[in-house]
Amino acid sequence: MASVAEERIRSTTAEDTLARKSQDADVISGGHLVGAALKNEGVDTIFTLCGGHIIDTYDGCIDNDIRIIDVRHEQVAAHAADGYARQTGGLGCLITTAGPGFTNALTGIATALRSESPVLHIGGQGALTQHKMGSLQDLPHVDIAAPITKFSAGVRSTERIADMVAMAARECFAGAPGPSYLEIPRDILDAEVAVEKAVIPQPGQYRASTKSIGDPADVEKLAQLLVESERPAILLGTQVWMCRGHKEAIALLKGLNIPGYMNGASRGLLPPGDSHYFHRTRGDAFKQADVIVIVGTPFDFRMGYGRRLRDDATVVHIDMDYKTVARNRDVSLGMVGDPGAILGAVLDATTGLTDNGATRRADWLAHLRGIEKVKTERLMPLFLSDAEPIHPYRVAWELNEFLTEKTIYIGDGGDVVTISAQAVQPRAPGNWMDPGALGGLGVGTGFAMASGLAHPDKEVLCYYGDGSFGMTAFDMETANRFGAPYIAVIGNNSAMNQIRYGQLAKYGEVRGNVGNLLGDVPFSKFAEMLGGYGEEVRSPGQIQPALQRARESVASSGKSAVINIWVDPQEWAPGTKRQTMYK
Ligand SMILES: Cc1ncc(C[n+]2csc(CCOP(=O)(O)OP(=O)(O)O)c2C)c(N)n1
Ligand SMILES: [Mg+2]
Repeated sequence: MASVAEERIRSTTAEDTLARKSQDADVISGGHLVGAALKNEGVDTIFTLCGGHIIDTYDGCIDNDIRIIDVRHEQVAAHAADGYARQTGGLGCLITTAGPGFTNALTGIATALRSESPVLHIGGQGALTQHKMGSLQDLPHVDIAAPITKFSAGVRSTERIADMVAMAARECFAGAPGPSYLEIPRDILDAEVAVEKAVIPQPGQYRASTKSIGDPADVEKLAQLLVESERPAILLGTQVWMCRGHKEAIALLKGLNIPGYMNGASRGLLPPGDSHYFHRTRGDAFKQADVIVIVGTPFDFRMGYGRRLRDDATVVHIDMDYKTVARNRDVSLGMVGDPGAILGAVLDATTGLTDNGATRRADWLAHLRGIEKVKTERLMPLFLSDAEPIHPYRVAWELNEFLTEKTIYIGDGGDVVTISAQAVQPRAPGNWMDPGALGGLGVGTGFAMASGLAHPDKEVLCYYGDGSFGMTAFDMETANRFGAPYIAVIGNNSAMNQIRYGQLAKYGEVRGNVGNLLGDVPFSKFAEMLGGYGEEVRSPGQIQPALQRARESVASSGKSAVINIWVDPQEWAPGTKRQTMYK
């Protein structure tokens, strides 16, 4: 019997459409040029929401064995394409229709920009023959996308479609990765052209390696700095994971005996408990180290714009993008290239030395390890709090206990997620996903479905705030429909609580509680509505058993589960209380 998906494919090749489609092998359609070019880019999945302007791309994807994941809101398509790029290390792709389909996706594109994720957004447009005539859903997409993409352009002829897809995709990987936008007008996409006239760049023949080590003299310089250093520290940022440079990074930490700190997508490169994994002493290391190497993360607000590093430390900044190096803070040495390639070359430059300083640094690592212990002990009473309503720190602790090496952890929320970062320590590379520097709520559902689709063998857990869950939750149905169910945990305080804190502090009770309170929603019913398991949790002892029941149910039913945990709305993360994100 034909599956629902097969029936759907059949219905799209109904006779009238077939009659219009040329059967001539010397002729190719715009939609097939899109499909062929995406396939050449290694794209095996697109995220989309249909519209009359883009249907020909589906025909091309079907014939190129590209999976079509159709979502319920284009924002989710963009977050999912971003998530798929992060999880696969390749290009993420979404296809949206003109006008509102495009504008709905913009938050996801902006997220990919600030997170440096390679995402190709292909969008529809009215026919070129109706240019500026007021066609349905017409907007100046290319102009709107320009400031938040690395490349934004329109295709003007069918013959150039594949060429421009390849061009836009290549731009996603130029320097630090990021998003590109490509608009294809309806008549350009709908047309068929002679295959011999179509420009189709051939795989393997239109790309250069991105594995540059920059100036070899600087590699030597950094090797020498590290070998001579008494108290070095290395921060491995998002780019290290995005360029899959983790093996080289870890080898350097181990080879030279240097404490490693991880942030963004690089959280999880080393598991907790590893001798070179450090978590709670980043600030101490930055204040005490003699050499600090910042790899693949900008000096933005998350780094206090570089001000949190000791003034007289030797600071080295490595980035894939020339303009990011030393922006906001002077450095002793700047290096541009592929983080993995650079760190690998630095380690190579130290091999053969009789003394690379590793043993000398044992005391430094022991010193930091001691502070880590004290800091963890200080947090334990909060992590193990028996308070009711449940303390959000307790939820974070239980989530961390629940993680396995195969669990991808996604954070999508305000304060509850900020708190979780103190307890949750992913066990393997790629197991941490957050919205990145744009800080957008609503990323979770797209990230979760993308993670499940990219890694069917892994478990996916998304921890949401109740405000965030409400933004994109309906696409949990999409995740279920395409066999990528996940565990949704909600830290429910019936508020946009992170914002509420600052407002209460500034305006007091009356005006502080305006514009940030939400209703009490029993979200477990949402999972049940979609055929999955749901549970409401009000006491701390029930968190772990509920999580286990969710795990079992997702594995056996193939449907997402929701554990709705009611947390104390009067508790906040220290960072929220200090309002560090605005400083
Ligand atoms: C799309 C978007 N809108 C608004 C904000 C501003 N904002 C930051 S945290 C927050 C509250 C989030 O509430 P919730 O998800 O319930 O988490 P909580 O802070 O309550 O734990 C808001 C509205 C944002 N970051 N992103
Ligand atoms: Mg909330």
